[in-house]
Amino acid sequence: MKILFLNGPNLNLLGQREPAVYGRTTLAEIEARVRKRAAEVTAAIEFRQTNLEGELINWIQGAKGAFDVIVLNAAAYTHTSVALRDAVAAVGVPTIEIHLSNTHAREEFRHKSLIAPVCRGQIAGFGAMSYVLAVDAAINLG
Ligand code: CA2
Repeated sequence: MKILFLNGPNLNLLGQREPAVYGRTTLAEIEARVRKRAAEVTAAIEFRQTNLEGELINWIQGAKGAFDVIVLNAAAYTHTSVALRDAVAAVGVPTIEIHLSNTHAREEFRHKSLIAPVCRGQIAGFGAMSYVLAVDAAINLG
């Protein structure tokens, strides 16, 4: 089982800014927790972050044949990007949408995900644990 974790814009700032919303855990620390859980369940992990929408799309397209599952925190692009939604729909690799925060408990513009309808499911609101839970969700996808 090979799982591709993709992280969108500004998630590289985790742990450095807005700790009240996103906590003090850095993306590198989250990656370490994901790798620990993946080792326990013998899954292989690739973990990437970019601030560029087109790079996310290229990575999604490149996942075909290379990864079994995509775990996607598209960050703000979740709420805006038809291009990202089209890429997820087109690639045909099962995709799990994740968020650190409970987007439904925040501003109204975060309530709508353009990506959710083309994903297998969504995990949101558990902080770094959203990522760890996604490993278990991925290995149990049929
Ligand atoms: O809760 C999540 O995981 C989000 O995807 C995070 C995005 C936000 O736009 C989504 O609505 C929900 C924001 C990521 C930016 O992260 C920052 C971290 C530290 C400082 C500033 C931004």
